Amino acid sequence: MPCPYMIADVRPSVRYAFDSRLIFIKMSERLQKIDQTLQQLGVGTSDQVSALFAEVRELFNSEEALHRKENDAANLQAFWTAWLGRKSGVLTRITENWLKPSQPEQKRNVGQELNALKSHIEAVRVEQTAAIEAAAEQTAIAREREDLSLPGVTRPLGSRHPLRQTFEEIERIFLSLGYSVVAGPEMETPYYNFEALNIPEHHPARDNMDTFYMAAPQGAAPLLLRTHTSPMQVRTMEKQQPPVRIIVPGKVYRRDNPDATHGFIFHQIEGLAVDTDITFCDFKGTVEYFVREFLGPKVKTRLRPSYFPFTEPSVEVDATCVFCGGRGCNVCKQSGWIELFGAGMVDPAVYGFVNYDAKKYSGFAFGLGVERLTQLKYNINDLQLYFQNDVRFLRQFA
Ligand code: FA5
Repeated sequence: MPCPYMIADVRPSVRYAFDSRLIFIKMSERLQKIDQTLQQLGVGTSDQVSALFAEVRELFNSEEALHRKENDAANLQAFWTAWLGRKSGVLTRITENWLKPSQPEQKRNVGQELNALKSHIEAVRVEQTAAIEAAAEQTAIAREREDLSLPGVTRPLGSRHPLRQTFEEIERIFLSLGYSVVAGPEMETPYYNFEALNIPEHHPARDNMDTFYMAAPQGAAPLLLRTHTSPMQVRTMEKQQPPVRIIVPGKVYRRDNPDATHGFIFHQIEGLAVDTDITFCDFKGTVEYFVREFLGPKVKTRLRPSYFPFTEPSVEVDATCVFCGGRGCNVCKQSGWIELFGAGMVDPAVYGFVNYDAKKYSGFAFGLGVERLTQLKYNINDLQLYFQNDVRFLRQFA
C-alpha cells in the first residue's frame, strides 16, 4: 500500500509505517504543499507565509505527540528522518521549494519562519529524547526496586536421613578400629544366604527369615532377596585369607508384616573379624566399645546366650535401657535392658565352606539392625516413620 505520507518522489529511506490512521492521510494531503513553490501555492503576503508555516508546525506537533505516545523506537526514528532527513526530509523540501525559489522581498520572512520552525522541531527533539530516557529510567528503577516488606527467600537446608546418619556413625566407629567397608549383592543364591552359613534346606532357622524368592527361568539356579547381610561373610572369606576385618552395610528383605518394629525392607550392618588368636574377649571388648561409642559412655552391655547356626557360641547383645538408664520403664518392659543385636564366634562349620583352617583361625561376627539402633538412639517409636518421608519427622534430624 503506498504510504500516504509519500508525496511526489519521497525516497524509500524516508518511508515509514503509518498504519491506516486517517489523521496521517489528512496530514499528508496538507503536506503535499511542500512540493510546490510559494508562487504555485499563491502565497504572497507575510501573513500567508506565517499561516503556511503554522500549518506545518501544527502538523509536526500532532504527529510528534502521537509517536511519543506510541514510543516505538523504529517508528520514532523513521519519523525524525522524515522531518529532518538531509536529502528529502520536510525541512529540506521547504528550503528547496519554498525558500530558495521565493521572491527576494519574501526571502527574509520565509527564512525567519523556516528558522523558527527548525528551532521548534530541534527543541522538541531534545525534549522528547530526555522524556523518553527519563521514562525508561523510571521503569528500570521500578523494576529493580526492592520491596523490603516482602518475606525473605528461605532456602530450606537438606539433611541426611536418620538411617544414613546411623550408617555413617557406625562406619566411623568401625573404620577407627581398622575395619573396612564392603558391599554385596541384594539378590542372592540360597547357597550364600543359607547353606554356606550352615543353614541347610529344611533347617528350622530358615523359618525365622521368611524369604522373597525370585521366579527363576527353567533350569536356572533359584535366586532370592537376601534376608540378612551375613552372606557377605562367606563371599569375603572365599576371596581373601585372614586377617579379615569388615563391616557390610546394606538393605535386606523379609516377608515380615510391617509394624512399629518390622519392615519387609530394612537395613543391617554385618561385622566379621577373623584372624589367628581371636578370642571371646576380643569379641566382648569390640562390642562394648561399639555400644559405648554409639549410645554413650554410661550405657552398659551384657551378653545373653542365643542361637544362630553360623556362630558358636551365639549371643544377643543387650544394653542398659537408654530411656530409663537401667531402672526399668515401659520401653524395656521394666527389665532395665534392651536387646541390641545378635552376634557370636564364627562357627567352625562356616570355615569349612570357605576353606579356612578352623584350627588356625578364629573370629567373631555380628549383625546390627540399623532401624532398631536408630530407634534406640533417637527414641523413635515407629519404624514406619523412616519410610514415609514426612518432612516434619525428617526435619528433626537436620
Ligand atoms: C540376623 O539377621 C543375623 N544374620 C545376625 C547375625 C549376624 C548373628 C552375625 C550372628 C552373627 P536377626 O534375624 O536377629 O539376625 O536380625 C538381626 C537384626 O535385624 C535384628 O536384631 C533386628 O534389629 C533386625 N530385624 C530383623 N527383622 C527385622 C524386620 N522385619 N524389620 C526391621 N528390622 C529387623
